[in-house]
Amino acid sequence: MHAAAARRARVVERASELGFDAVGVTRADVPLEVEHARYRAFLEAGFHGEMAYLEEAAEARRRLDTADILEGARSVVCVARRYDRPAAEERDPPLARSLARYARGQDYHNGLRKKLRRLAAFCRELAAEGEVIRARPLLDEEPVLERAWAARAGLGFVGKNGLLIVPGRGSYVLLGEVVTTAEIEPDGPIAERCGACTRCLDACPTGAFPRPFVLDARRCVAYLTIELRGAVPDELKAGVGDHLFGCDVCQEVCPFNGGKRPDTTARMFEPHARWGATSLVDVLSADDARFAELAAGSPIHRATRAGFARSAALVLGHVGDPAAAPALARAAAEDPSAAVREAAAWALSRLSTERA
Ligand code: B12
Ligand code: SF4
Ligand code: SF4
Repeated sequence: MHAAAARRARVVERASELGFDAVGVTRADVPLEVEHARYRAFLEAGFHGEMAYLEEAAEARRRLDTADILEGARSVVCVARRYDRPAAEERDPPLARSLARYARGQDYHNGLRKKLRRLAAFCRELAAEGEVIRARPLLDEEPVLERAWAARAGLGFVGKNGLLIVPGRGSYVLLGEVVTTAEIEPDGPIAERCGACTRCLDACPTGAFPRPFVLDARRCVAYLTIELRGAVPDELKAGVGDHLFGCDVCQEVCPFNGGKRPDTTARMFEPHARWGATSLVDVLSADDARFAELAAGSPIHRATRAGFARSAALVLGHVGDPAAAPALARAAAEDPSAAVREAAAWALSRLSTERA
């Protein structure tokens, strides 16, 4: 077997030993021209909203072999880790079910980073005598077009909802990469398989897809509940629905996430016990110290105290429980964040409209 092919076989074996559900390899030194042009169009349209870090990283996102990432990089090993728990999700406490599936348990960055480091170490060990291989693990904080690299590595295809779909596994996967100077035999991309289906585009509660494959992130509930720091625009408030943090609607309706699939074995995706003992009113009323407890070891810290409380107010307005009125009135009058006060006032007005 050719050395590069032998390396590929060993890397694939090691990645599956480490618990990754899919692995593919592509070349790092061939830039993603088409995808970068799409990325630029996304920025030019302003679809990134307040996510300034996407703008800052625009140039670096073009390539993986820049000095910023890893000089002399030849290969990218792309991996995916499933996080859905099809048989168990129904039993999650109600508050956990208002969090996106990836965010109910521990912060995935910690667990995946460890595994990616071990995969990078393994790549370095592939060096022949006298050869030095460098390898760097990457997770989504890095300025890399992860879905595009994964698609080129044949890990799956990008669906009309913009997500990478791994045939036989679905789209509830998190992506990571190891970029390395090692020459590893690349895989090829696979064809897109959405066909005539438009379920994700039709089901999106805020109409966030201007066209298939393209997301106006400013309208996406994940953006509104995780990234946006100010007030949620009035025309999108109702669309937040019962989503406290993130949204899975465009994945829930996707046929590639249907069928019988085993639960993931990773404990890190099981909901924190705290969600069984927390109500929406608790979230709305949490001060900084209480929020720090709720967010410890969870991806929800990214929303910030004010963002999480703002979403709780919108969800309470959607649910329409009159018992929440006193807490909403307090938040509307006293919360230090203008975005929370505004969302609480909106929720109160919804409650009174419903009562009328
Ligand atoms: C910023 C960001 C967001 C933003 C913007 C999302 C977006 N669609 O751009 C917000 C906050 C809204 C978000 C939401 C979510 N995110 Co996010 N996010 C990112 C991040 C950090 C950067 C993405 C980015 O650069 N976007 C800009 C766009 C232009 O780039 P792109 O998505 O790669 O663009 C592709 C499409 O536009 C597509 N495209 C455009 N036109 C066309 C035309 C055709 C014909 C085709 C085929 C493709 C195509 O091609 C581009 C390249 O592949 C990545 C991690 C990373 N470093 O890549 C995670 C990442 C994309 N997110 C992820 C997840 C899990 C989510 C959520 C599911 C979380 C949740 N449950 O709430 C939602 C899903 C929303 C959705 N439908 O996309 C995962 C996706 C895993 C997967 N299976 O694909 C990633 C990869 C993180 C990770 N490491 O696993 N996210
Ligand atoms: S995550 Fe929700 S809001 Fe965002 S595009 Fe998908 S369905 Fe729409
Ligand atoms: S719901 Fe349909 S159109 Fe959307 S990603 Fe899944 S298969 Fe593709």
